[in-house]
Amino acid sequence: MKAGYKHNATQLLKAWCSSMQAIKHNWTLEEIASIYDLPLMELVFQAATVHRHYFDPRKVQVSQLVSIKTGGCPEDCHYCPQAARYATATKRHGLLSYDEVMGMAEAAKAKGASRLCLGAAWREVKDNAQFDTVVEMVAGINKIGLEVCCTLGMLNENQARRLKEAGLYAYNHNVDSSKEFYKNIISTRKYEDRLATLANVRKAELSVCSGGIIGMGESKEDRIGMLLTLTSLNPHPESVPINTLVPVPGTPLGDRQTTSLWEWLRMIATTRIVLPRSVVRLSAGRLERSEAEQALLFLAGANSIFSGEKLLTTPNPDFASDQGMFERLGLQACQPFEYCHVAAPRPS
Ligand code: SAM
Ligand code: DTB
Ligand code: SF4
Repeated sequence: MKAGYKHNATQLLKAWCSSMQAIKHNWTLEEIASIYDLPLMELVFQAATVHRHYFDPRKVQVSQLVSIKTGGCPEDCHYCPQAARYATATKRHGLLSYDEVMGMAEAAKAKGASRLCLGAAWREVKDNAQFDTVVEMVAGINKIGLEVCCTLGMLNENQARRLKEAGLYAYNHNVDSSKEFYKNIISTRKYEDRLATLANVRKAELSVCSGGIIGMGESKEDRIGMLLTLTSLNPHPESVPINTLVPVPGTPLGDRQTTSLWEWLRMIATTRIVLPRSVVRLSAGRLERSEAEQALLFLAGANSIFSGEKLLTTPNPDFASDQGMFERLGLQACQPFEYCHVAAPRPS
């Protein structure tokens, strides 16, 4: 840690928290680094304080993922078991039917999810019959009273508007890492393409879900750089998933070590402070964490999870174990469309 960081970060936070005009889009790398580098317990305390200013800290938003089209993707994302070019054990399947997905939506609702997130191993959305079916799925899921999110790859403004009109709540498209590190992980599309898709989602007045992955070999500066990109978006993404890499055999990152709890905790707490009104999601990587470890992550400001025995293709804690954890920690799952913020009015 550089001398002076602790002092600067504490002063910065004090001034900022006392004014609580805290939605900043002009963070600098140095400012975010001064927060990231705080002594860990001080960082967690500051993040918990910010969390309580913006959110009811007992509430956690629970989503379930459904992989509606698995594997065979033409992209080269080094982390992804669904890229066709890597020999992984992932079983490919084409687009699920409307009825199959509606059955999964009903089951997720019965188990207590407030949001269903439909993922497709596509590079981009194409205007074809498959997209028409996805639009119907969105309308059907919205009708049964669940929030619907899609993560279908790149899309244009018109496609985003079609999803919005069908009742889509949010669109997930991650920046994944810093602009500088991104090219080490993906060569088949550019960082700017990601940002263009996020702009199209925003233009369609959809809620934006965008975050990234840690544990891919990136530096501390890259993690901070990713947060700089996310904070520069105006408005900030409503939802920010912070995944830890799930190393899948056969992918170029398949033999990387599991990310340490302390790194995830530091990243979650920093995210909470610099994106104070955003829902911060503990995404991939929860299966390896004990309840005590997850309690620390919630304390540091995480307030959303994916629940259910599978993420898209890899294992994840099931609803029953998460429900038990919530009871033991005194947490409550948000209802669909429930607004869990406090103190600040809902932005128009
Ligand atoms: N094909 C679409 C796309 O790339 O936008 C949607 C699905 S893609 C699997 C969604 C996100 O999942 C990726 O951007 C990445 O952040 C995350 N992800 C994929 N594989 C992962 C892994 N092995 N570990 C952690 N996160 C992963
Ligand atoms: C996100 O940030 N993480 C989720 C969701 N958004 C789409 C996906 C995690 C995928 C982990 C690897 C897998 O299960 O295939
Ligand atoms: Fe394809 Fe998405 Fe996987 Fe990249 S992350 S290989 S685009 S499914």
